[in-house]
Amino acid sequence: MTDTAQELDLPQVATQTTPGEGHAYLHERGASLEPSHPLARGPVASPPHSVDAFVKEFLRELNYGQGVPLSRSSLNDQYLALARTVRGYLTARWLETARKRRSHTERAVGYLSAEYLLGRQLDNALLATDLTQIAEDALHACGIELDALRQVEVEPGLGNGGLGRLAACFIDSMATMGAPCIGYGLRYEYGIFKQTFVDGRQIEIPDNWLSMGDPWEIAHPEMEVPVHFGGHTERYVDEAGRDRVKWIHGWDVLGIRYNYMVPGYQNGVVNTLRLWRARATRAFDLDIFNAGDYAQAVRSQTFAENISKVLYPEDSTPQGKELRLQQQYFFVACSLYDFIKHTQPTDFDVRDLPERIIFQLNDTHPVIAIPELMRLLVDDYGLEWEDAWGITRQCFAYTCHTLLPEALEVWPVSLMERLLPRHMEIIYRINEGFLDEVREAYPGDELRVRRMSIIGDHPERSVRMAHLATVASVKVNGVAELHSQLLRDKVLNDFAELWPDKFTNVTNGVTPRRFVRQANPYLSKLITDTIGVGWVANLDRLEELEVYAEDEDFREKFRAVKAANKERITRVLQRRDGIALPEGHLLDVMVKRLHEYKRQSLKLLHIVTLYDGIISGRLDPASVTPRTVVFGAKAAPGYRMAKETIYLINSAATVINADPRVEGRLFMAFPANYNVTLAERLIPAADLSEQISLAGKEASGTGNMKFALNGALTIGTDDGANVEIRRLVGDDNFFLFGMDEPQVAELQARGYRPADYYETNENLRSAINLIASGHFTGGDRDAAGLFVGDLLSNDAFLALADYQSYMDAQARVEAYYADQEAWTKSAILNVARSGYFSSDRSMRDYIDRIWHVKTGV
Ligand code: 26W
Repeated sequence: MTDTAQELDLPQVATQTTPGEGHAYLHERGASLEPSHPLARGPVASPPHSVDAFVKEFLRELNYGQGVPLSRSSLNDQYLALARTVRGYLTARWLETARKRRSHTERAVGYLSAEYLLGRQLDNALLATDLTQIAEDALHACGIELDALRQVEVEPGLGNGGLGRLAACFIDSMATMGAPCIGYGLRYEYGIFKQTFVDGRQIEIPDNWLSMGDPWEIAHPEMEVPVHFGGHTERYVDEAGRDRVKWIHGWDVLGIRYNYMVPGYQNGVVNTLRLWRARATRAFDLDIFNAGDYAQAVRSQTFAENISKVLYPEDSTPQGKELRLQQQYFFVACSLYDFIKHTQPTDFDVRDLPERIIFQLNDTHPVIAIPELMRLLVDDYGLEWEDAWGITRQCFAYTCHTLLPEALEVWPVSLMERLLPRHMEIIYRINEGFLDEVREAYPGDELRVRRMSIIGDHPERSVRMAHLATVASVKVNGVAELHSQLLRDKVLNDFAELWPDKFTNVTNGVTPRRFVRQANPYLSKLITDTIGVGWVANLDRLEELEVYAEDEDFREKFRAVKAANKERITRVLQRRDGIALPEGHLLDVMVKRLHEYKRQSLKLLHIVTLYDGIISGRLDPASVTPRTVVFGAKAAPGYRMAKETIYLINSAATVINADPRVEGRLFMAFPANYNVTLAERLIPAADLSEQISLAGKEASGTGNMKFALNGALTIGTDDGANVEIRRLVGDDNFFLFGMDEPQVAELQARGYRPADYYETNENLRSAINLIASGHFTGGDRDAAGLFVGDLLSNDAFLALADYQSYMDAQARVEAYYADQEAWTKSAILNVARSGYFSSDRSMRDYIDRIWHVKTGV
């Protein structure tokens, strides 16, 4: 049959019926998509939650959206149609949320973040709309398995790690609490690179995540925001006789708006995430085109569009790259403009800005928003400097996510002057006023003035973005108690002395929707069967599980959940990586970015020590607890030591897994390309969570929280949020080891000599010698040279100093694991006592102590 109408699945236009039952596919939606429609003004009439209605919508999307009949559709067609169907169910709520927000003048949060590590969207949207079962049944009626479509989705990896994933958890929580929030960021065309291994070494592949189309985004190419760069400034006197400054731009780009819906958990609220894509202006290419150079016009188009091309894969050492500063300015300029011009009424008075918005700065990446707001207020809106500064100082709050000195962003003054000349002038003027304040508070203390200055002199004149953020913000927060204390006492000590009330802590959290309810359906069912369903949006209720730690029957069910999750990850790793996990092992998991401070090296030394003990006959394999260690980690492409560590872990895995002397009691797995999707499968299966950073270096960690909430026990140092996890779950249910932060500081002050530990610790020496001998690297001693050489001569993160303590803690793990009843009790108590680590609680803290916005809207 050639008539296309005959190919459609909708009965009113086609004679062909769909597989499954005979549904009446009527063409009506429960809610108008037009916000002016009367339906949209009252309570939203949701589309009927029925399998029939869902089938109808799905087939409509497939037929008219994808332009294919079911019988000819690919999995990708089906996934896209499903995603659009679910999105359709969110749209009326989204428009309604926006309408309500427009109708009042309550203050909102503008979350400014260069990264959002969202993970897959489909399951989350199904859960939020409570459509999972309906979708499953509807697809089934069409002869499709929901699970098969789930696997088609490519996760948007628009972040590096903790900071980006935190932003995604926060916007989820704000929607669930009904907090007015708009997330602003960048729509990178390429997200975090895809990792593969070739001969054990990391290879980076571009993440072309948009290649199959993204059904979750809504583009608005017609709503262009102009962004300017370069040029110079000119002084002039305006009609009122006032001295003003004009920025004569060098070149422009346009910001194109992409909206994403952020659904609250079954509460009818849908917030917005707005990401920006760069596009060339027409004038930009016309000039060149008129000059007769078509090829150059195309090149310059590419130049402009490069701004949102790729996420920088560095997660701790900022590369002072010009394009990165362009990205930062581009997205905050778009966001401020958008907020003022597009979300506020046309008669809006910018003096009211502090009543309408608080911009949260997710680390220093968006800090250029501060001089940008000053520029808008002074140059564009004509406010006096002091008035503008008074407004600006109420509109920002700053979260710091690091303690590594090298991770604190600075931008060379020379670069700023070239790219953003007006902003550089504004920063100088902010600094002048600020340093006057410092001098007034500390007369004669020029050393302090120099330390606190927003402009630093070494090694070149640069803008210290953390200082600028601190000066302009209402509040400055760290992300765990210890981190906030170290910020106050060390990194930003001078500022904390000047403004003690400015500093606060908000301990990080994770969304229980994604990381428990979705990721761990078996545990979720057990919890819901035991204490009811309310815990998903009120995680404190997990404490009701505490008594069940003593209940033998519950413990057995809890173990069955863990076992089922282990079976599931076994299937996933088999399919995804061709890895065959052994059965019945303790599952020991270390997943996070590869960085020396996180000490994957220490984990490797532990495994190599066990292996070395076995092959040298010092350790009876039968006495070793059967253990599988799973690593997941990406290294920044330019970070040599991190890449060497990956290579060594892979090399050790190959040798150890194949050595019959181990008698199958040790197994190592390093699935490539650890991402949110893999985390959701791996974390629920883990018995042991590795959180072994050098004390004082990990700001918080959020993986640590996800593991505890899923019933893994932590082996960890007194660092980041581990401190709070241990305090809450109790010492008996946490394996603490290593130096604490003051001990680290003391050892470093005394002078740390890693060789001392090597010389005095026989097992350590033997393990390092085995690595150095080339045993794992095919006899190639050089291949391990960088790693071993650095450990023995430098070891900046004191792995050797904590080695013995770590080995002892691992021995305690083995002994405890042998008593499955005791272990299960501890695991249950970890779940029951970790409700505090919900990002809903983090949001509550931000709202009460920093933002002061209303919820429930
Ligand atoms: C390239 C410059 C740069 C510097 C620092 C990029 C990104 C960063 C981030 C601050 C790194 C980061 O992701 N920090 C992590 O933030 C998490 C959320 O607060 C914490 O849980 C982690 O401890 C912290 O390392």
